[in-house]
Amino acid sequence: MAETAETAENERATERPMAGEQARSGMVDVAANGIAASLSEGIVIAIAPGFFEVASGDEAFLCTLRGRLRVSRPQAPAPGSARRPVDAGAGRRLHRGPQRERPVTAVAPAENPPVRIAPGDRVRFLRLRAGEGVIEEVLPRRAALSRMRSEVGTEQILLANPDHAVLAFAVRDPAPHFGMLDRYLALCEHAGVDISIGLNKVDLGMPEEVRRAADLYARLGYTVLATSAETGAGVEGLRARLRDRTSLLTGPSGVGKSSLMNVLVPGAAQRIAAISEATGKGRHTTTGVRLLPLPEGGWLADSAGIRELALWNVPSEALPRAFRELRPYADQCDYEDCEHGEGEEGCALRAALAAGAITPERWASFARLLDEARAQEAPEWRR
Ligand SMILES: Nc1nc2c(ncn2[C@@H]2O[C@H](COP(=O)(O)OP(=O)(O)OP(=O)(O)O)[C@@H](O)[C@H]2O)c(=O)[nH]1
Ligand SMILES: [Mg+2]
Ligand SMILES: [Zn+2]
Repeated sequence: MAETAETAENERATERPMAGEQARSGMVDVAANGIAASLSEGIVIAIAPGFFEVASGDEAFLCTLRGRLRVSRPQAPAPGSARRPVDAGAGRRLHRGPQRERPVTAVAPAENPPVRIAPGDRVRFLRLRAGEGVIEEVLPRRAALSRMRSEVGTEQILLANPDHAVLAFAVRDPAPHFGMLDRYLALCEHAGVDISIGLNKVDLGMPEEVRRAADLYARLGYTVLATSAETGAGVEGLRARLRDRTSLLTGPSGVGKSSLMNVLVPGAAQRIAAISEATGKGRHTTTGVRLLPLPEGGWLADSAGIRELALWNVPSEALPRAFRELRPYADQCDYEDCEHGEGEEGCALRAALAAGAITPERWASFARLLDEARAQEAPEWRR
């Protein structure tokens, strides 16, 4: 009897570190469900209602989601929660000294966080029959590129775990909208994602105002690539930027994203059709984003043309840093709650504008995003 008790005690003692080990390694004890199997790791490449296409090695699996999913992903903070509330009665606060960028700290996961898997998420899944599986766990998400669905005010994650974004525009047909480019740039800068600016359809000739704008963005330190999906010009330069990374190819409709995708990924159109067929509800895919494997290594996600890009969860405070030429002046205003408005006393950003550090066009983009962010942050009754 005593021996049994001791053994049981030992088992409990060894159980705890074991459980800890499992939690750290992310392994799920599926033996508890009567299925003794280890899990495979993969990347979510396409999503349809109720189904997830997961790539693992050279294989693809059509997966459903385990009812009670384990999530080891830290939850992203709610929009605006990173922003300190401005106490209207407290008066203006002077900066006491140079401010450093605060590190982004992971927020502890909530008790039962809702799981919304996005393309690019890493998952662990249980293999069932050939080509089918069940997702058991979502791995921590490093970063995400999101927009706000302006119609409904909810987040659309364009790509999870992105390394790089190609912001695609056409030199003409349709003419580039650089205010829109500035939005994409701010989004990617805030997410800490490497950026390439693609100017497609160069076979149609480069209008002078587009060349001037391209020079401006190159001076800001961005890689600007002139490409043609039609002639293949500049495509190798783009390919070199994509190698071994997970990239989002995004931009307005009609600029040639799908055409570029077809040049970069042999058989892209057929692969996309195959994925749609596999998920069975191709026409009803919710995200429109699909990842395709690049022959030289890495993943490329083509997003459907976005007509309106509203930023998601980029607080107004973070916006000066999302504009490269304003970054040296961020947090330099005399007052901590400076609104960077016209005639604002001691505004370092306005001073930078007056000194020509930022062009009026880029400033206009900044001011517009600032207004939008503030409108989102305002309490309900003030909107
Ligand atoms: N002249 C020229 N035409 C191009 C080029 N790339 C694409 N096109 C044409 O532009 C049109 C739009 O191309 P898509 O590849 O469908 O554009 P997209 O960006 O995927 O558009 P959405 O899917 O609506 O977002 C098509 O008629 C293409 O043939 C190019 O490099 N040069
Ligand atoms: Mg397309
Ligand atoms: Zn200011």
